[in-house]
Amino acid sequence: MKSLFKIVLLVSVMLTIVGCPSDDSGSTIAVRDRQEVYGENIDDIKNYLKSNYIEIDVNNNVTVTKIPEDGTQTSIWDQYKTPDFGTVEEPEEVPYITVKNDTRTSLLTDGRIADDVDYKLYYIVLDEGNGKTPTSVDSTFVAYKGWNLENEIFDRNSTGAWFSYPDVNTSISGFRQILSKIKAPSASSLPTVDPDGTISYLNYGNVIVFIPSGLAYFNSATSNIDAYAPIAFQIKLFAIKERDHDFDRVSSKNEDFSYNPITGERLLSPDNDYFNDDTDGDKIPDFIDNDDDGDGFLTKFEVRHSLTTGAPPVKTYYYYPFTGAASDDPLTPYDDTRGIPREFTGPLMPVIIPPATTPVMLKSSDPDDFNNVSRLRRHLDPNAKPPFYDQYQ
Ligand SMILES: [Ca+2]
Ligand SMILES: [Ca+2]
Ligand SMILES: [Ca+2]
Ligand SMILES: [Ca+2]
Repeated sequence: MKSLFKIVLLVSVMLTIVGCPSDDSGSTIAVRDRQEVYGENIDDIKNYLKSNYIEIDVNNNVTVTKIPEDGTQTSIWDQYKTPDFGTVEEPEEVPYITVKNDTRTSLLTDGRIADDVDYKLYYIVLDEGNGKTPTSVDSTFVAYKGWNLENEIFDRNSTGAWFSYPDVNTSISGFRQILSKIKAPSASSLPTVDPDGTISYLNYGNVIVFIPSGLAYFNSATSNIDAYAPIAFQIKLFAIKERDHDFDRVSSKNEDFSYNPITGERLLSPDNDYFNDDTDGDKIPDFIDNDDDGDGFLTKFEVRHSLTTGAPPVKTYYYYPFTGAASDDPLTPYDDTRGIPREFTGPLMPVIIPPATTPVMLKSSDPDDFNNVSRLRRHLDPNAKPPFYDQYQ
């Protein structure tokens, strides 16, 4: 739904596929069939894993080297293969996840790149990390090293860099999606700073991933990456930051729902797909839509309440948390157990809304409106429009 109040955020931004600095100098060649390229790439990756070995230094940095002829080193495949990932044909495999390409040509709900391939991403978790696993839209602070299957390094950052999705500085699909297997340091695992200023991170997730070109640079070639060539990255996840992309005071993580595949009914659990949530059907996903229900009132004005205190009276606005706290904090002047309410269901009450001098009848609130777990929060309900009785007491 269109509305004068709606500011369309980030729409029709063509995402540059930026992996890391220095990747945008590549040339592009004719586009090949993605399934066919993947078939070649996954064979190359398996051969690579079976003919190279890994060394890990005291700083948890890996070096991969080709096993020389007559070499006795254990291949990556033999070192990390496990029956947990075996199949009938291959009883033991190096761990992997199977993912779709989540690269986008636009940020609209239908902007996913045309690519049906089920990609296998082989990975090795060196350290899991002890904090939170990032969602796909969290910003991540990572150190990394990228190399091709000739073991030539094409990019590295040892001190850490921020990546945000889905912004211009977005990492490649395979890089981003493997972060689901590791965790950032917990809040209590603070980094240490040496006298020379070197920062050391503790308890971070540390992973190696082997990426088919379809989830990397595909037909773009750069100095050390051939077109259609698979690559590898080691990634250390030092920190994550949750975001509110559309500044509507609802965290992006709370704008992700899943759906009943048969009825289409919205379910409360997230599915980590932020592009299938579009309450008003305008193709702008909720997490970058500042008027989710398209009712002409910005979400940020629908998820707040006010208190009027003092003489002369002063009105102060507060924002409801998405879900209320377990118990009320006596230091705040409002009830912290209240989350964003649904449309109020209590009895009609007369309310005078200045500058009018005659009352209008508005539904009053019922305690259940604020904490019923299955409630449709009012910023997602176009029938629940301001004014709300709770703002005018
Ligand atoms: Ca938001
Ligand atoms: Ca979703
Ligand atoms: Ca929308
Ligand atoms: Ca709205």
